[in-house]
Amino acid sequence: EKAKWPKETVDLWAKLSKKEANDIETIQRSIVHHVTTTLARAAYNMDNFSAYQAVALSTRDRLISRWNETQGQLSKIDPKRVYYLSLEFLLGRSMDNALLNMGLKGTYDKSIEKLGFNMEDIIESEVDAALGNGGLGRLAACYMDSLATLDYPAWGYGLRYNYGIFQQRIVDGYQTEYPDYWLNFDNPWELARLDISIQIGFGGHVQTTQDEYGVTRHNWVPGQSVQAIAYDVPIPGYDTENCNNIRLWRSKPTRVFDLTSFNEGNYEKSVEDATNAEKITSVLYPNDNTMAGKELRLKQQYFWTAASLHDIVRRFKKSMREWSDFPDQVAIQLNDTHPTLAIVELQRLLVDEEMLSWDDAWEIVTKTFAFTNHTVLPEAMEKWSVPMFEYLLPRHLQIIFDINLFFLQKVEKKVPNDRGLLNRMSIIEEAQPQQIRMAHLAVVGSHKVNGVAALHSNLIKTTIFKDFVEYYGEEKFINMTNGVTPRRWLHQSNPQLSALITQTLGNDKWLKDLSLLKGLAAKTGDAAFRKKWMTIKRNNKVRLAELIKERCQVEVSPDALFDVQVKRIHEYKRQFMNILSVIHRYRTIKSMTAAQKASVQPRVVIFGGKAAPGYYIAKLVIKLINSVAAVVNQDPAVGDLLKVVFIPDYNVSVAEVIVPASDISQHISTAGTEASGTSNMKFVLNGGLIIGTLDGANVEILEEVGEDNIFIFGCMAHEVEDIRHAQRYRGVPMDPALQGVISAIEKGTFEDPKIFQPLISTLTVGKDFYLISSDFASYIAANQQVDAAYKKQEEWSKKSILCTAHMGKFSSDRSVKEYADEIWNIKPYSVEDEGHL
Ligand code: 7GP
Repeated sequence: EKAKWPKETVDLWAKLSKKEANDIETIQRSIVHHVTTTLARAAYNMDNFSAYQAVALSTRDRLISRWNETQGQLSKIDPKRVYYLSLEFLLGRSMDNALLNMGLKGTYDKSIEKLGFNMEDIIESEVDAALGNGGLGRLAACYMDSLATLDYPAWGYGLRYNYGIFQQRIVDGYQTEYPDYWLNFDNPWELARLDISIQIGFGGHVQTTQDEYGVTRHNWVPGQSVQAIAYDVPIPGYDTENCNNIRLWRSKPTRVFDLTSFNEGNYEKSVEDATNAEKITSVLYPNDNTMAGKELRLKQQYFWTAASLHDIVRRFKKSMREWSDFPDQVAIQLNDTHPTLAIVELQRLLVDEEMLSWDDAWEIVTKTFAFTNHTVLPEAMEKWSVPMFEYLLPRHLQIIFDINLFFLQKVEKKVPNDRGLLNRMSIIEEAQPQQIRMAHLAVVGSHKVNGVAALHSNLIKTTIFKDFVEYYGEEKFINMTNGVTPRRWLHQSNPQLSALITQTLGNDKWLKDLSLLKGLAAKTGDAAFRKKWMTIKRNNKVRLAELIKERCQVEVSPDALFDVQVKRIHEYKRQFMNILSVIHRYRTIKSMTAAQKASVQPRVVIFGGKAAPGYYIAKLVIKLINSVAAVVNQDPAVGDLLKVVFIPDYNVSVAEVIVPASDISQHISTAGTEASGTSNMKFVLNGGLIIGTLDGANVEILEEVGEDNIFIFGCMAHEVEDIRHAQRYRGVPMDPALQGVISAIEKGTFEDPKIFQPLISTLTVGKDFYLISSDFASYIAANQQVDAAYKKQEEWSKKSILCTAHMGKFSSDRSVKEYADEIWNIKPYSVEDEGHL
């Protein structure tokens, strides 16, 4: 249509769509404009929250301009894109990040100040976008930041839950859950695309017909349908005009379907069906590293993958290419098994709707998909019962059975007469009822499978995917060590340290090339620099002490050693072992003379993290921590030598305060259980040392920082099975220090001991699955080494600097480049700043 416009119209559009200037006055105008029009407020009735809204809307205008420019240019270039399918994007707050990434923070600071507001207060008014549980969801968010920063053409696809991860409050020491209705006050960080609506079917039946060539055709006739509506979340890169997109789907009832019900005269049923449709994207499942197996969750997975694929295929079709070009235009990364149905859905579209042959379709599918595994825990492995699956997705079930049949035929051909092997590798588990093993389906339907740290990637090759490695060969199974974005996890969360680094290195290039941090290593001999470094750490500790005061009503000294364990509460992560060692420390201090106490290193032990609402043992750990804290914190015999706090409602924005303030953090999972960990990287990046086991990415952090700058203890992954066996069958006696701690709990030192009995039972000889007992002595010893090292403050400051200096490898920029080169085969496209839309 634009071609038909007269020249004046075209010129007028060009003139009026020039990008806004970014000077103080223009920004102030845009803020005031949003106050007086969008928000319909007056200057005299403004509070911090409405100031936040106005500033957010002004920021959003700039974000959307970039988004539009980027997407417009990319549509023309039409390069190969990567689509990152993740059920979780744990973004946290957006405003500070957007302003920093767009390079507008300084100007906005000044603009706001002159309008009578304070940037920090405004930032605090934003609620977190908490559409994730933990590591997997936050990793997706870090990767989106890196993809945008490195100018890769990439889209995220996820769900727009009405309720994010629950809010945690502590009542009488116990976790209680509250709904996180984060959309209460409108969300300025999304763009509703009400024009983009896709019909998604469920249930119904499959019609089988013969076509004119005698080929059997399958046609799925769904029994119900719902609408998927797109909401786009712009993701600005740092120091680039490029702005990528996360498309989140929201479920809505379909008009067509409503009408049928109405026509049948069944008003109530139609309203009920409409409500059921809305339910699909209502809530994020609050399980981390465990599978709940609920029907609604399976509906979420299909709804999301089908809508995303439809969108991807529609975009591909616009280019009028051959289907065989699809894998040259599209790479799809599966963030764990949650989106595995996308494999089946693409096969269905190609065979049933586009009429490709099975084999041609399957070749396209397997070249398109790649799969990331994030855990080896058996309770996290997704399985869906065949009867439930058949009821919801009858055609998809047929396709899965066919994929499995053809796959097993090939296995049989390669390794004849091995029923055991076929049973182990089958996508279908022969149980009552039969189960679909989503991890097997993901491996079979992908061209690459990766773990998330070197140790983990090797482990999956010898455990859960052993048979598949033998069948496909080694090349299909690769490692992609996780990373974190230095923009959010240093520049934004630790502005003083970021400024010092930039000043020391002479420029801020390190923010896009984290390996440049190694330049800091030369500064360890500079006493003045060390002093600045440690002063910043102390300032961050003061900031955290204020948060602790406010949230826990406990005063802690910023001069004590800050010891932090923040992550989801899980038995394998062993918060239980940590609090047991705290009890040991408490008992040791209590037994000391005044003279002995004088040489104790004061410590503040800080916990935070949510437990899945149905995870009874994890919730008891929270209760124990709070019971111990209540006794220790008011014991005058201990005073400031030991404080224990549990910070409620741990989330991304709380992490941004905690991470820069830690001296030591705990990454103490039983060896072989934590796939990678990513907070370990964030802490070390901020000059915090870690105490940890040889697990996940700790192993690679050790390689980078060297053994003098990390405290490693405990058994190794390859020893775990033997230790378990010995405990079970040879009755290894319990560690005496641990025995003392347990007796103290059982004597009622911390509330009624009956409460904690189920927890203590997990340590019974032969049942201690996570090896707390066998690692306890070395854990206590490692903690003593931490105390001794911390007392030598000058030496400690050198270690702290070296930690940051050696973290270059753990930038998510490095991870994303590896994915782009080794899996996706995509190239960056830098969007030119054309200055208009
Ligand atoms: C986590 C892993 O537990 C953690 O070690 C890793 O750093 C993170 O993924 C990112 O790779 N896994 C999950 O969050 C999870 O729920 C099961 O995995 C699907």
